[in-house]
Amino acid sequence: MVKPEQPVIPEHSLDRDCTTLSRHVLQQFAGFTAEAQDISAIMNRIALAAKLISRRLSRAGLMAGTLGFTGETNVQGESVKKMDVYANEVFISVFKQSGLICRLASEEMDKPYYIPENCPIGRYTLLYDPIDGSSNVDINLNIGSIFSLRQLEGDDIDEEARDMLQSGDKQIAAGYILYGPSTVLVYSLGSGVHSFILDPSLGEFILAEENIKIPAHGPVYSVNEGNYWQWEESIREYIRYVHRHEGYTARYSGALVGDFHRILLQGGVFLYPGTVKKPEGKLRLLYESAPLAFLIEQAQGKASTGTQRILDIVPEKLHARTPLIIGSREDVQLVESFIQDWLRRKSEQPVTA
Ligand code: P6P
Repeated sequence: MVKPEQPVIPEHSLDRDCTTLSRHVLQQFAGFTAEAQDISAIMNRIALAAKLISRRLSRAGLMAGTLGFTGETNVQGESVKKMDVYANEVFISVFKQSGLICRLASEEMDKPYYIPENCPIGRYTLLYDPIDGSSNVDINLNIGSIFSLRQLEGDDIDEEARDMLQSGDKQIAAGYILYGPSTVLVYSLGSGVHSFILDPSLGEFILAEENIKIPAHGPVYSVNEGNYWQWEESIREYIRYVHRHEGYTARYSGALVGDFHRILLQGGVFLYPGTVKKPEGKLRLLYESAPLAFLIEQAQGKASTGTQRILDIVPEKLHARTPLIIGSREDVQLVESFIQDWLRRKSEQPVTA
């Protein structure tokens, strides 16, 4: 009897299992400079934060006091989830006594948070959304964390933190963690987009994919169509277009990181447009739109407000919001063409007395 071929399950090579996040970061620098060591150590601490949050999420339903709301409202005017508070504190804690990060700025904190012992040598600022999509926490759907690393310039304890109010092109690194069936960390230092998967048996993020490139076009459009009647007419025209044309499919999870990750891998476009009442949109520039725009451009995609490149925007305040159209180059350009066409037609209308 012929023995059926045994499926050969290739063991991960030892070298691959040793390609941890911190090693991958170092490989992107020309040498083992002080900066390389700093960035590698910072990424390693972010990975530790991700592991702590992932561990709590995996047992959240079994731990008293983990799910639900705190009863507080954050600077965004949003109800705060207990998981938001925990995750925010995790990012602070992993950088204490590290000599790495002088200042943190978060969606959950009105003002920047300083770690004085780090400031003399840790000339960096970490901006982050500790839990993005927290409405999904209590129903066990995917959520994420988003981070952006910038150089600290000027005085340390500058309440206004004016040096953070710079364009997204000034980011040193950006990335996100997706807490899904597996925990995935995606990041870029400006030399491509790379993904890592947490191997719980090792407690390490192991390299999964290097130099991810988004398809020039994809089938997915991701938007909350419940806001249809609040959008400008140009966006409604685009949505009617994808409704009428073959080859489009709607996917929207209510958590930006999960929707973004799908589009990064499969192609398409995510939209959170401004509305007539809130033309600036909902998503925050410095720790949501700008880090994702940094990634998408590294993956040869595009990110704009519909009329302006996200990475060109210089915010006037820490928690500034922007409309966001992000994803495959051709799909973002198609949305922009609807907006440009609508603006042209609007400008040609006779001004009514
Ligand atoms: P809406 C989550 O609160 C979030 O900031 C993003 O993660 C998500 O894409 C968006 O808001 C969802 O907002 O208005 O569609 O519920």
